[in-house]
Amino acid sequence: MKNSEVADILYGIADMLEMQNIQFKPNAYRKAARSVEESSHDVNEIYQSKGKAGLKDKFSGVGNAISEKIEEFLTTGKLRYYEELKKKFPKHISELMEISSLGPKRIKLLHEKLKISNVKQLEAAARKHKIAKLATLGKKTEEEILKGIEMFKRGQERMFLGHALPIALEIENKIKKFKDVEASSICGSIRRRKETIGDIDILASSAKPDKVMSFFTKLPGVKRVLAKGSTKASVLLKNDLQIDLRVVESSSYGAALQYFTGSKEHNIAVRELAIRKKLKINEYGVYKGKKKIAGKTEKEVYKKLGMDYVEPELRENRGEIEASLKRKLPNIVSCNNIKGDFHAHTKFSDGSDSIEEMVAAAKKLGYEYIAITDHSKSLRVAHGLSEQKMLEHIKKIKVIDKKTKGIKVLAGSEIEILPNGELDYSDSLLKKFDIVVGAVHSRFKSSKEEMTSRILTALENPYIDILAHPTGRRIGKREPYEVDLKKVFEKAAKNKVYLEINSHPERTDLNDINAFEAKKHGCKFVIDTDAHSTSGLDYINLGVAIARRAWLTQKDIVNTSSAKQLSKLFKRIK
Ligand code: DGT
Ligand code: CA
Ligand code: CA
Repeated sequence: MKNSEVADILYGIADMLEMQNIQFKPNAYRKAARSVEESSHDVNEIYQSKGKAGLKDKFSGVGNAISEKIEEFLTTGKLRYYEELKKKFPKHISELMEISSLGPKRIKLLHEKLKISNVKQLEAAARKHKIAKLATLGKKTEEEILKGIEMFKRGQERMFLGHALPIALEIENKIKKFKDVEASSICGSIRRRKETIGDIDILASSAKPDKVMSFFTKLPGVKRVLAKGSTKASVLLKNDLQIDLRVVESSSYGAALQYFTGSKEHNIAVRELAIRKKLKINEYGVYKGKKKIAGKTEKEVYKKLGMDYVEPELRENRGEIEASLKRKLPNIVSCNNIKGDFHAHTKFSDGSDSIEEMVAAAKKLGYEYIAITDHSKSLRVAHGLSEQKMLEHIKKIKVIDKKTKGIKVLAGSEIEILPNGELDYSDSLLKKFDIVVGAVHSRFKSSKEEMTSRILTALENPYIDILAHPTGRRIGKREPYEVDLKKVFEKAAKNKVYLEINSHPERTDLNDINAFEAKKHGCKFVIDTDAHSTSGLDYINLGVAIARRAWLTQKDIVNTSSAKQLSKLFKRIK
């Protein structure tokens, strides 16, 4: 049993309780769900070694009642309480929770008034304008619901990179270790680290492709074999993710890797270049007349076309071919350039681990510094800290910083940018932080003018250092808010406020296109994880992937600097 399975059940209970108009309990279940979901402690291991007491100790929000339920679920694989609740609702009603702008209360209303119990019925009712006619919902809500359905459908077709990447790596690793495989690699959109992916593409080279085919189609986790030929096969995994495998001879491995990495647009432009040079390129090699002049490695494929090697993240036909021909490709940032993280939460607000645990995890990653940035007072859903509590929290962080060798612990906060653009704490408190991260978490539906002026006001605040997740989107759940990004970029560059590339798999915000634009305006960036647990710090690779796709170099990213350099980069760090 995984943490995510336990969390899903607790979230499910919360939703169903809320649909019954039960107060307080839903939030208690959600808090527990979140701490189990985001904790780096394995819920099973904790229970095996320390029982219910261990669960209560390690997962904030888990008390007597919930620890008993987790115990029952872990030991029997079932939870009677959950099963009983489920009987009260139609089978597919929980998928409605995935639609943005719908919560348990609205779902209950739609079910009672219009007998809606799944997304299909919801869409039909919205298209017939039945929802607009409900007094408490209206036309605007109906439009939002239709938008939410579109996003939901898109989300079903494509998966977050953050969720697909570990699965792809695990499978590719198994293929690589198979005795008849000489070399293998992930290709397609995952190798290019696109933010969402359609399927997993894997390439292998082998002299015995048939052996590789049977090994692949029989891998554990395969639900169905969609196609199986002598050198290519497609399978569906239990989670409905598709994997395509191609097997080639080693003399063509580089050319095939280049071809199957894409993007299609990049490949088309490369092929046109080849034609201009009187060459031919396909997945087997580069040819001059009948003679094959390259194919074994990607590097030689590009070289024969007169190009420098192009990193996969740049292969989107956004100018990389011209830059490569002119020897002007950027030296893009990489994970081992990152020396710290400026955005992390602890259990003092809505995280699940202690300051000490977060610091130890950052140290293990080889970091020179980490900022602890719990939420500010107005964000009550995330247990934002009052001024008094925050003052004590800062003291605690400073004590830990003094005690801990080998890593600098910075006292910060992720502070609400209020609707009027002010920050959520008084100046006398703001000046005590090493780092102030400003963030918008409310009134997402403001007009473009309102949101722009709100953020620009915040960027004028002398205490703000970093603008967190600048567009506010959650992939598949919430569109970015309306804001004039050009004005935000100009102001951020002028006032030296760093823009965050938030690495959380559902956020990845700024995205690659926006970060690329922002650099043109002279902005500098930080790549943060927004970790809510020690394991959340590992998502840094997703933020680095965005930066790479945005052509950013080490110089553009503030947290590639050493701890010693920070005093030059931040106003209040000594
Ligand atoms: P996805 O799966 O939608 O996230 O995107 P990709 O880029 O992984 O696309 P996919 O899986 O359809 O194909 C994998 C790669 O194979 C693609 O990136 C480039 C190459 N490829 C596929 N179809 C074509 C094509 O019609 N022309 C060219 N030049 N390349 C193609
Ligand atoms: Ca693909
Ligand atoms: Ca594919």
